Amino acid sequence: MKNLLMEVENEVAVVTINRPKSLNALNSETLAELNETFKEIEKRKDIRVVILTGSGAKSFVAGADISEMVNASAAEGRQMGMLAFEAFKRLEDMPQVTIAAVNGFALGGGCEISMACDIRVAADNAKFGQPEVGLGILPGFGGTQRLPRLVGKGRAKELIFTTDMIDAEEAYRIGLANKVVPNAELMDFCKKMAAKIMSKGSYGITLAKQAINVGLDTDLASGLQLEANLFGLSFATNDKKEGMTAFLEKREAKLTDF
Ligand code: DAK
Repeated sequence: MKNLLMEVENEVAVVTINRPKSLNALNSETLAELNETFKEIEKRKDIRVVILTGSGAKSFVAGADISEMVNASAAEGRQMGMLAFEAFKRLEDMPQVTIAAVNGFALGGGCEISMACDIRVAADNAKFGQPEVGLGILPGFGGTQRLPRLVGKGRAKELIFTTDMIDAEEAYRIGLANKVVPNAELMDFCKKMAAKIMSKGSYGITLAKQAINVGLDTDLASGLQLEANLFGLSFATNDKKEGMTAFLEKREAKLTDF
């Protein structure tokens, strides 16, 4: 891959968007590479958590690549949008847990790709924002949909209409960032969080992720029905037998399903 790096260690994949000269801006080639990488990861049983980050100390992702978009036709713009839609949806729905390690600017498409992850950990130098309307467009990689679901309609509208950049503490305060940590400790913190998540089993987490993602896009009764069905499915797993038996035997459970 030309614009991405991937390292897998202890069942954790660290995917790094690697275009530091343009602050890791997303061009079509990078979007296609992300899509291919997520397609591979979703099939791999040896990866249980994905950490997505940007190369360098200054930026996570500074948005879609403006130099590529400036002369793009409507048809090319749509093609780019569809590519991002596919890649981000795949990221959002993959069976693995996904953590965005936000190491600096997360603007436009950068904020949007972080929101397609399950959890956002912000370095203390992180800055979030949706500057698109200032460029004569609107957030098009999911910002108008995922941001209000995370922070509420009023705050999402304020961020999108004013294009204000907010720091990590403010992102934490409004629920956009799950945690804020010193920049130097960001990756270590994310890996520890990954290890903690993995120690709690995988299949139950994958089912819970599905119940949350699908449930939030439907009405409450359908979401509760889905939850009941997935709950029933969890009873068919070895992890359920082992988890409950271990509790009764007062020992640590060894959960292995994925
Ligand atoms: N695209 C291309 N290059 C970028 C870039 C970007 N988004 N952001 C930064 N760069 C480049 C700069 O041009 C500069 O390149 P050189 O001049 O060195 O060649 C280099 O990265 C370093 O940037 P700066 O010199 O500007 O660094 P500063 O520290 O002064 O400022 C900054 C950092 C992040 C505040 C600033 O670079 C900035 O404002 N960048 C643009 C941020 C932005 O507006 N991002 C949103 C992009 S719009 C679509 C759906 C969605 C989208 C697109 C299409 N469809 C459905 C089709 C999404 C759109 C967006 O994300």
